[in-house]
Amino acid sequence: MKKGISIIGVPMDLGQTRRGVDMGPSAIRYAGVSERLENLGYVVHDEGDIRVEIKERAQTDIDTNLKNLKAVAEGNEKLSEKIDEIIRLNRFPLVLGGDHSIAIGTLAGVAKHDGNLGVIWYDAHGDLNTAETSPSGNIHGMPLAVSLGIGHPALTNIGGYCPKVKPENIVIIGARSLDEGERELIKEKGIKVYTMHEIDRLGMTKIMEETIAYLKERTNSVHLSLDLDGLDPAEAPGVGTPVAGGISYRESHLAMEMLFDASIITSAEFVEINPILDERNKTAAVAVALMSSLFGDKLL
Ligand code: HAR
Ligand code: MN
Ligand code: MN
Ligand code: MN
Repeated sequence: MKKGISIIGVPMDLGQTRRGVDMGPSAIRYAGVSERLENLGYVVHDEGDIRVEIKERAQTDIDTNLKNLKAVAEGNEKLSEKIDEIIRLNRFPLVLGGDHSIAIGTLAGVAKHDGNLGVIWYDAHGDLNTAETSPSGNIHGMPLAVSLGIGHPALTNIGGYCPKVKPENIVIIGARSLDEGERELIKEKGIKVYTMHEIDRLGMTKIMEETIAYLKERTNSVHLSLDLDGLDPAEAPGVGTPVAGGISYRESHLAMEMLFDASIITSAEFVEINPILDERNKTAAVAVALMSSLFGDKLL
């Protein structure tokens, strides 16, 4: 892992309709992310937050059924430029969300440096919707499709190129809420998915062994996009769209430790923490504990 880590907060809540997830970056900082990583021997640069528009009410684009399209696109354009700059400085970009629509900007910045980037999508959802298949019009349900080049051009062309990732370089882990159009896209594109069923049957050790082998064979760098709603809401309650029956805290730690040991992760984001819905900042603390494991914290 690179010695220098740049932390970028993205107080974005326009990819969905509940306020509060914009406070995610503050909650994660309050939970002590910089200190934890510094204690592991890293040099941590907190780059502050990307400026994102604030709106109390969503604006639906009448032509497209996409909520807050312009503001989401603008925030992501800025984020992609910042990520690009950080990678040029040879630092590890660690992005704090914000709702999951920010993965559009993160991936636009990261994939500019690797046209064959691998992606681990740790999430209860597939985030593979388009304006046509989305039940909500919320862009946080679309970033993985957008990164494949499927979606509104104002989103798919962020960073000035398209697409960002290849379907065969993606592994989704923790899925348990997929819309019909997402299922079809998964089959059509042959995206590798480990649902909760496979995690229950095979166990997290096997899932991660397979994931690591699969990505190592195909890619040289891998982005981890971790949506806290991938975890069970009992252990990570501060999320806007909780889905019962998720990945446990211990399984998640194991996954992060195995990723550290495999040394394949070159950028990461932790998203969807909503402090208003949380219990005493528990979910932000979980996120920081997982980051710590991802960066090599060991019990002994
Ligand atoms: N699939 C639903 C939609 O597209 C719900 C998406 C929910 N949200 C997330 N993304 N947190 O992972 O509207
Ligand atoms: Mn909002
Ligand atoms: Mn998500
Ligand atoms: Mn999700």
